[in-house]
Amino acid sequence: MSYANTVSDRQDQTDGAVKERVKPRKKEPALYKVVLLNDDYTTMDFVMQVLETVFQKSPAEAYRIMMHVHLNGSGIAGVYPWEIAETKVETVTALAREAEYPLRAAIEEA
Ligand code: TYC
Repeated sequence: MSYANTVSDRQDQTDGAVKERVKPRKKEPALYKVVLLNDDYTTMDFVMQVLETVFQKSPAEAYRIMMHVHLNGSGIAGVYPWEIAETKVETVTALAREAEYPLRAAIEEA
């Protein structure tokens, strides 16, 4: 086999060009829901403060989500890639511990 042939074999018969996808598309990262859990002790104001500061919700949206959690037991605070979701849960946990509230957040597959 000639040298030229060996090279073209390695390049997968594309005349030396690097193959590209016909439709270039970056794979989206998998998304995860950060869910807030209800409890009997955390104040409604504190939960709204967390939703506004950690999850960038407007006061109206924070109130809506907080009431949903209060009435239904849990509710989605936001949807994020894995590492960001993890950090949000850690931040909620740290703020709650500091304020001595039992508020908890969990991650669910979106
Ligand atoms: N149930 C709490 C109360 O009545 C309010 C609350 C809402 C707590 C949402 C946690 O994730 C929560 N004070």
